[in-house]
Amino acid sequence: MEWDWEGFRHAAAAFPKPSGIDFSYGTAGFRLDASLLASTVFRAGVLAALRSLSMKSATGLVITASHNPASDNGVKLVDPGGGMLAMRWEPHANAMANASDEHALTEVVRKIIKEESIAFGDESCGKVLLARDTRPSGQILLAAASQGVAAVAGVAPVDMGILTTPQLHWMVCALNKDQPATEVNYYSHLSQAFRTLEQLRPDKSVRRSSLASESIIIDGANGVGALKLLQLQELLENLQFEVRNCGRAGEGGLNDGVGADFVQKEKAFPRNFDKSDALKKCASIDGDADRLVYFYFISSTISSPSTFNLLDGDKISALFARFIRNQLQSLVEDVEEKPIITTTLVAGYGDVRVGVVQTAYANGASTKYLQQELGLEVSLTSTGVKYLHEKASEYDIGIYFEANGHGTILFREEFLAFLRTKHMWGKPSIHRLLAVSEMINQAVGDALSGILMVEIVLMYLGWSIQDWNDIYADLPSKQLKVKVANRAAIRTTASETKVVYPSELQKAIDTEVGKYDGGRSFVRPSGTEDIVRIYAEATTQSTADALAQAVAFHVYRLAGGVGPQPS
Ligand code: G16
Repeated sequence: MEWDWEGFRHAAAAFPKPSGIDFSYGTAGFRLDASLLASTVFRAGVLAALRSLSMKSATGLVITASHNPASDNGVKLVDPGGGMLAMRWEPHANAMANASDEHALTEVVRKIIKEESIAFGDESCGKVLLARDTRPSGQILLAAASQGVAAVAGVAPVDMGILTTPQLHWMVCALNKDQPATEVNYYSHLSQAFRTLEQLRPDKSVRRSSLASESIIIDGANGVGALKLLQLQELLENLQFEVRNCGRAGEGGLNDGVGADFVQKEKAFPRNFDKSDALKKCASIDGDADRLVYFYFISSTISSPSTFNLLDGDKISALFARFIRNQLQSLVEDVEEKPIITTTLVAGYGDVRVGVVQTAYANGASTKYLQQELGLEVSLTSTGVKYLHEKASEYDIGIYFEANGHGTILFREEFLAFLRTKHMWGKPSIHRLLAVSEMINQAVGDALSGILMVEIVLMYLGWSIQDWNDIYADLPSKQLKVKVANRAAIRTTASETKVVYPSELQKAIDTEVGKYDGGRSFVRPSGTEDIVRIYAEATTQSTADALAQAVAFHVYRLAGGVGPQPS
């Protein structure tokens, strides 16, 4: 098949790059004000098509800006395995996005084709699945991405419509395994595995905590996930969702005082929740449904003040890790009577390595719980699912979560193959682990499958949300953000726990941390917003707040802060 370079240049010329903008592939793709993105998504479409040809498999592209305001948009690219675009290709994405015009773009594309040894021929046929969230700018941007895909010889764009980001990841993975890449198949997969796990519950008469309940109120962030939760609900008999903030008239805007990012950062009710929801089990997902947090409220009494209780990604991870550990423990007890600490010797397989992956945002109490209570190995990576996912895939069972609620459980294919061959053992824990691997999205963090997993584990344990919250007490922490002129001016090292540039900033942080008992703080430039994020932890809430404020002041002073100065 001949590449029609003239046609390519013509297609690219319809999407001129805005001048004066340096596009940068961030934590999860490109993200910016939607009005500036047409050239970038066209080019991302070209890149997804090249990646498809290079891997001889389908790839994916989602138009979304996730937790950002509705006026922003962005593009996330999906690799054939269902994970995020291989990091090795990110420089290609930057070079394409920043090519000055269609001629420069053509040269960049020719270079990528050569470097990646991409062959074109009659037999070459790539495929890119495209989807978008509910943002108003989504339709036009998806059309631009689709034209980018079609501009590459031998590659077909397939518009999958409005989906959550994890659904599209799941579908790319399914398609490349010759399974139906449809929404119907996604729901039936998740709900069937949930039913299997319900049936495999060890003791259906397990004493339930008086406050344990199968009903749950979910804040849908006024985004795509809310619509999809309602579809999933139809297939679940024993789990009731009440979904609020579905984007209906009068419910407010996307991510506007709602959604997992808001709830986690503010530790406050999203819109349309209030004190009348005291003691109810509540959850919040983000704008493209790849993050999940839980929360509940306790009203004040004569002897105690009211509390807003957040169960973030760390607590979800701890709950999942406990469940996985228990299943392995029973497998070992059944088979060999060996204890589990980091690795578990299972007859016929050898050491099963279980690990939990976190980032520097993980609350210190969660790390302690995982290591000391559960005896599990914990690894630290930089922020970004792409890093956590890669690390987690080194384990036989890798559990990864960011504190912001983005995460999943990965099962190594060889370990699953081993479990499948042991079906005849008749051990329920084998069937449970297999069902979990079907239910929890293996491609990326997925709020919908995360909810099912949380609910099934609570059901097994007979726990209320309070019982779950009590597994450990979070150390008081505070997150702030500071707007800076150029976020690239801050550089970090050691999984983002130390600033290397400007060096005076790290010295100032160290000095502030030294003033507070149990203090810990770090700063890092966001890869999704034009800000620097500040995290602080200390033994009391007031000292954590004070430490965060002090560090924010130094960021503003030493890293080019703009706008109002932190006090
Ligand atoms: C994306 C990434 C997450 C990351 C988050 C915030 O999430 O997938 O891994 O934690 O951005 O990144 P940053 O702190 O660099 O702004 P989402 O849900 O916004 O796509």
